[in-house]
Amino acid sequence: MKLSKDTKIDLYKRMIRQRTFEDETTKIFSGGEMPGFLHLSQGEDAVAAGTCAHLSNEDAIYTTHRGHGCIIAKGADLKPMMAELFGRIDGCCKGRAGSMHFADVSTGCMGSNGIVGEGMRIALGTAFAQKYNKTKNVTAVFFGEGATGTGAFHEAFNMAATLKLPLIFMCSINLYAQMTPKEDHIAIENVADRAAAYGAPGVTIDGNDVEKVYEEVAKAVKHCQSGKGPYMIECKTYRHHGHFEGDPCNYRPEGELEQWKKKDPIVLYEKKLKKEKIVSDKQIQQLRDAAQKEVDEAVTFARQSPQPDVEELYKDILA
Ligand SMILES: Cc1ncc(C[n+]2csc(CCOP(=O)(O)OP(=O)(O)O)c2C)c(N)n1
Ligand SMILES: [Mg+2]
Repeated sequence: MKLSKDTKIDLYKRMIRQRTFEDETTKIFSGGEMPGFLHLSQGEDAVAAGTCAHLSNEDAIYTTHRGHGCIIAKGADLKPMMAELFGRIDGCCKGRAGSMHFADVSTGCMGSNGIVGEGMRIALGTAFAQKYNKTKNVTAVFFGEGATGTGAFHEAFNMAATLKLPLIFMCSINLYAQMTPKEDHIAIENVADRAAAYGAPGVTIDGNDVEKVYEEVAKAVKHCQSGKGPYMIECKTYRHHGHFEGDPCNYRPEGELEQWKKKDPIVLYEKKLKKEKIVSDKQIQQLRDAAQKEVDEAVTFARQSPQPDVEELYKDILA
């Protein structure tokens, strides 16, 4: 697949926007200004970028407790996202959701979910509606390898395959489920092999290669749009931070992080784009600066937003 210069720059921007947002979030959180619990996805940036670059606001995504990157790559406004992390009234969920339950329906970000695997069952409903309403839209659901051991994964996959729903299963293999290494809870090398049990395609790719992700998701979207049912993509990648912010990470073998940092998807892509003369060092710096400016403005917005009133607790309750 030959990608245009615009597509390549778009992929880079989607990654750098995620990374800058999360790097800033790390600093603010460690300074004690941000409440709650944070799971960050630095290192896994290419998975979200390569997927969301194919999706419009009418296509849906569902993500996990580690979902900031997906939502940013999908195009959500950073100001209400940052305000949400601060627990403020101008947050995308009025400060009620926090990091693990972000949603931004206007851009098709239907929800993050702190319950491992559950996004898949809800995504199934959206994919059903897309098919029932005869749209050409698709749903992508992001999850980690830990979630492939849940009943939700198998139930959602079986139903999506049986009803031929336009559901893309995007699995980020970051080598751990909390602190448990993959080989201690998964008996096979490639979890995408499980898709065969449901008669669906399942492919394993380098999740740090954003163009590879983009190319594979193009096939998945086409497959879904032609009514053939779900498609699973397993992306081998790594999280640079701990399971949560503050995790001492003493379960990681020595040198593992350093090895993976050499394969940082952003660093690799900067090198590639420069080699192909798509961008210069100066342009890279400009793109990084633009992302930083957007994030800084989001932080200012969040800090200025008021705390929600207590009465807010009783609004938007449907049952
Ligand atoms: C149903 C359920 N069981 C257990 C947990 C506790 N828990 C939170 S994250 C996590 C591991 C998830 O691993 P993975 O799916 O690989 O995602 P990652 O954190 O690596 O992105 C677990 C077990 C939970 N949140 N929900
Ligand atoms: Mg994992």
